[in-house]
Amino acid sequence: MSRVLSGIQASGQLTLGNYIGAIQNFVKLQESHECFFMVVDMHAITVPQEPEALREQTESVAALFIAAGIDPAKSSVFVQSHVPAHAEMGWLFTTLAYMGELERMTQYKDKSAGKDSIGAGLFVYPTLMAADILLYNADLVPVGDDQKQHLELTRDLANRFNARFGDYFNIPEGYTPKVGARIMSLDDASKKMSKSNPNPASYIALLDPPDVIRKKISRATTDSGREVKFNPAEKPEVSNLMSIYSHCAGLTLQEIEDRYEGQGYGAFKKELAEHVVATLEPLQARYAEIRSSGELHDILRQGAEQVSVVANRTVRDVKERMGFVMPR
Ligand code: ATP
Ligand code: LTN
Repeated sequence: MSRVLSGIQASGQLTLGNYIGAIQNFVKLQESHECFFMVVDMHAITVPQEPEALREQTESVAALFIAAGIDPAKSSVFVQSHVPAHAEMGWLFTTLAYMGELERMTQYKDKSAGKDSIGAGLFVYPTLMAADILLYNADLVPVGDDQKQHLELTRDLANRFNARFGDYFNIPEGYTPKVGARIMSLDDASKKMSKSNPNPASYIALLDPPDVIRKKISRATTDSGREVKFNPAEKPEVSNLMSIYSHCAGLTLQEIEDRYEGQGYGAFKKELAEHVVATLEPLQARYAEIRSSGELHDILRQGAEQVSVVANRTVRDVKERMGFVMPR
């Protein structure tokens, strides 16, 4: 059975972008693949995090995984920092990556833009991500569009290792949804919806109460005109709302266009809000149950135990191939 691995940073409240771009695919893939899903807390600290907030966000992302339908009986769910092999392998990969290729990463350029002091961790972020993926020799990595460049670097590092130390790593493939790989901000369709955007009106958080969701959608920016048509180049704002609609209502873009022909944006936005609320309500109820039941920590401990077996074996093999003296 081929392997799937992905991670989401514990860097804030998860958004509808994370759900549509990534988590919905996690849930689907677990039916046919061996899956590893982790909360990446060590990546989250590449930008400053308050310790209390980091703890809360880590637990919240893990609980949202389960609430969204990731089943710990089918998939391993764990926290990155619970498996020290990630840090160890991340270090080994910093020695294979070139400064020039890390400097070209758009996420690094975006997150460091205009800052005086840039953490070295932000710079080597992609080598830790490569370690995350290659530790499990993953075949498929479900991510949104913004992560394609990091995945390409992971493939390069795997090839570089194989060329230098002998064939060992599988070369992983990305896996992105056809519609919704890049959900845009509600206030500006030129930027991706992001949980670390300081303006909460720009995103729908998975835990936003129904009335907040309705308000955010009614105030979402729309293009001039009144036609509900999918055309990302000319109608980026409406096209973005249509992608969200398509995922939450299970309708194709064409079906949505037909439904609102001649009706304008008002009716479209109102019904969109109800579809989003209906999609998130069961998830929110399940989330509350998981947080209050105390089962989360057992799930995470078991997940870390399961994956450590695979991760530790990979680190040992890699170190042996690189020429480290192995303890005897
Ligand atoms: P941050 O703002 O802290 O960088 P983020 O909201 O971009 O966070 P990540 O933890 O970086 O979220 O991403 C988790 C997963 O969600 C990744 O696979 C990423 O590609 C996907 N994702 C994030 N934002 C979007 C979006 N707007 N549309 C589709 N997929 C997204
Ligand atoms: N960089 C990713 C999060 C991430 C990840 C991974 C995704 C860290 N490690 C391994 C897939 C596989 C992000 O910012 N979304």
